[in-house]
Amino acid sequence: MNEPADGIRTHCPYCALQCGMVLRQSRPGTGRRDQGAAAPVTVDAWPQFPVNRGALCGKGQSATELLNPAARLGTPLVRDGYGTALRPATWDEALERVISGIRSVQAEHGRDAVGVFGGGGLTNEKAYLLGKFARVALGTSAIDYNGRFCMSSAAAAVNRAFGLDRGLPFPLADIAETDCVLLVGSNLADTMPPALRYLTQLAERGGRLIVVDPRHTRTAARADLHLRPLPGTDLALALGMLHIALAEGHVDEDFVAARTSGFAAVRATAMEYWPARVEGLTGVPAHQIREAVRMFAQAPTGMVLTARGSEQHSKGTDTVHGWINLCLALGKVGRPLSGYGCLTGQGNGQGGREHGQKADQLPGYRSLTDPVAREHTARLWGITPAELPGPGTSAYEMLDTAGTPGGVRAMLVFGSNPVVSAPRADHVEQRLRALDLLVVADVVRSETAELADVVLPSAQWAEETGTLTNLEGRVVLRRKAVEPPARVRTDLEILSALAARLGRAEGFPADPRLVFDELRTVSAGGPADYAGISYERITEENGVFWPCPADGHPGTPRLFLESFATPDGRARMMPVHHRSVAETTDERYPLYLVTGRVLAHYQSGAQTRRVAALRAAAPEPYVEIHPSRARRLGVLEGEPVTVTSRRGTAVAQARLSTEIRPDVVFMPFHWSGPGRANTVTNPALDPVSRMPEFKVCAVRVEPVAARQAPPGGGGGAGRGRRQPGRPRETGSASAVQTL
Ligand SMILES: Nc1nc2c(c(=O)[nH]1)N[C@H]1C(S)=C(S)[C@@H](COP(=O)(O)OP(=O)(O)OC[C@H]3O[C@@H](n4cnc5c(=O)[nH]c(N)nc54)[C@H](O)[C@@H]3O)O[C@H]1N2
Ligand SMILES: Nc1nc2c(c(=O)[nH]1)N[C@H]1C(S)=C(S)[C@@H](COP(=O)(O)OP(=O)(O)OC[C@H]3O[C@@H](n4cnc5c(=O)[nH]c(N)nc54)[C@H](O)[C@@H]3O)O[C@H]1N2
Ligand code: SF4
Ligand SMILES: [Mo]
Repeated sequence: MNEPADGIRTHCPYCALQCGMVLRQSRPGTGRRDQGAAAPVTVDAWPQFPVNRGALCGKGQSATELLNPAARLGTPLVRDGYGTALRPATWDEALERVISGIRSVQAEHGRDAVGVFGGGGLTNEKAYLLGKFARVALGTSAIDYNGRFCMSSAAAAVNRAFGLDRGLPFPLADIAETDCVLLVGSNLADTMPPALRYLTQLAERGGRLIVVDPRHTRTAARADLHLRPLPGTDLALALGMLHIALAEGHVDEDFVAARTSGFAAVRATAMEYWPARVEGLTGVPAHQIREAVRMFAQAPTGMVLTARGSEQHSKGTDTVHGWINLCLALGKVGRPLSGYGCLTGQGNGQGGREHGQKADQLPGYRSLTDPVAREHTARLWGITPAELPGPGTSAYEMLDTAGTPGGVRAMLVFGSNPVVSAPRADHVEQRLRALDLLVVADVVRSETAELADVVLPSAQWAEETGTLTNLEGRVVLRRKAVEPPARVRTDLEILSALAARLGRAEGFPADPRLVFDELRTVSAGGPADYAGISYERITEENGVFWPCPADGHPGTPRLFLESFATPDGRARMMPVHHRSVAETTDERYPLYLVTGRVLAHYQSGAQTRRVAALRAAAPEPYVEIHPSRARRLGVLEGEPVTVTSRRGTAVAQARLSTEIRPDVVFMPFHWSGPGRANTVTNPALDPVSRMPEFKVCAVRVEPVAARQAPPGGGGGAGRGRRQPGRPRETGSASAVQTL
């Protein structure tokens, strides 16, 4: 064990880097204290941890403030009836309310009427037990999670192309050693700051960086070449690059023949994307596209890395497949220091998609529709395959139909704040209000918790132990450093207690080590095989890369070097075609809205808006607008503006910036209330991954003063509950219609 004498080695509560940190109990007079916090614990970097090597971003550095009792939930809360306030309750009362609500909903509407909504921040143990709880204790097919909103398009494309989805098929540090990185739709300078050092090292070695982003971000500022496509046109760009690669003879024919299938059809489609046409579709000058192709193709090794900018579209899966096709044609996959990778985002975004909280999936990344996988899992869970429910609907579809005849009537939310983070959030808020029972297990009183009938206070990162799988597929151990507050329970304890009350006292242990041992057994033989990973090995080896099928197995830092995980061992190229964004601009909505992140805040902001230093760094929502556009709109720097789409209106401060295209505006999505970006966003779904089109919709921007009526929409979490009989805005088919 490599524990420092006076501290606990653990990992950050936030993003998928899972930076190593050391937590120490602060001694009076000597301990460092975070700004404004009464935190009893201090955080330092853990220099030996190989991902961040001692670096932490401001969110990690201030994370101990989350432990402050004032920031978090301290007791269960229940609501007594329509329109009444949440009030403190005992655990017994709260759990009983949950159970009686579940029983009455299932008696009246069937088992599938209870839904479970999970999160990619939950540990592997929690994600595993949540999936088992839904299928075994509740017997419902209705379970999905917020990863659907995150990297689901990349996961779908990678599964299709390589037969196995691990975000990065190589350690992050390999980025520093390759010759050219094509970084698409990632602003990692703000979203994964410690990873920047690998780009710095790449540059120092003479490697090249190409960034594709409509905005000139801090990441793009580091690029040798920055391509600025119109949002939602990456697929045309990828096809255009392949066209030029073919025309200029850059294709690695030997690699294509030996390691891939399907190239003929891909070659034929690429012919249709000649440079002038692609320039017209994307707005990227043809000479820049050519330069990018040459830079990437002529580099001996190279990587394409995508993030949400390329993926959160109604054609996200095909777009990622377009990038993979390009990599494969150039022989830049399945070789050392070359490959395609998705920069997964959430703390356990990788592990959270492997162990069964996804609608169509069983632990170990097995498929819920595979009879062999069903038999295997059901046997280990002590039920028959017939008792194991089938696949349910995706996250947005579950929210969209909640409280309607075909949808769920009760929902248990663990580790997500969809009132802020789901698209078309006004509508989602209405659907949640229409539920017979909403249960939210969270660390803080989030906007979604505000709508709940029962709020269960969960323990958080430093208050409990569990594993997470970072963006590289490295399984790490987050270790308990402090006791949770007296009336707070871990999610595992909550699930265990609920299962017992539902008559399943067996099979739902609350001890994370027991759950992990069960997960290892159940995942054995599956694509994401954890059988050989133990808490001890993780501690000794600074994490273990899956697949790791046996105790003595070294783990697998690099995948696909010899063959792909498809039946014939070849990577599948697939013809894909550009299509328009789901909602194009017109006279009423003449601009494209792009949404994303800022450095200081995390996701729905439920955690980071409670940290003083982060609140000070980024106090309020804003809209980034090009000065030339602002002039035409009559908008001044710092003035409030409305951003209106067909779904609703958000209000935020104008921030003028030449770093954005004049035909695009940008809003971060970290705030609730009038500044909630998701009031405006479009829930059009990708047909394969069911990913909503967060990254682009048509809007108009006006100075607040110019609007006749006061801005509506995005009113934040309404107090009180449910207005019975409130008509639905539109049918659940809306998401499908906008495809
Ligand atoms: N500070 C901070 N860090 C985080 C998070 C956070 O909330 N805050 N969240 C974590 C999570 S869960 C995730 S998923 C990651 C996300 O990490 P990123 O994907 O890096 O973050 P985003 O800001 O969502 O989007 C990245 C970029 O996509 C660009 N973009 C928009 N539309 C398009 C397009 O059509 N094409 C291209 N090529 N680019 C486009 C945007 O301009 C933006 O700069 O960050 C993780 N890290
Ligand atoms: N417009 C727009 N919307 C987006 C995106 C975008 O780019 N643009 N990005 C999307 C993406 S990539 C993502 S990942 C989603 C994320 O959106 P959300 O799912 O809302 O993510 P978080 O804000 O991280 O919410 C996690 C919640 O769980 C709580 N929590 C943290 N740890 C635990 C735990 O251990 N147990 C329990 N029970 N609760 C816990 C936190 O306090 C918080 O309230 O947002 C999506 N929404
Ligand atoms: S980069 Fe991510 S994991 Fe690292 S300190 Fe920042 S938020 Fe935490
Ligand atoms: Mo994400």
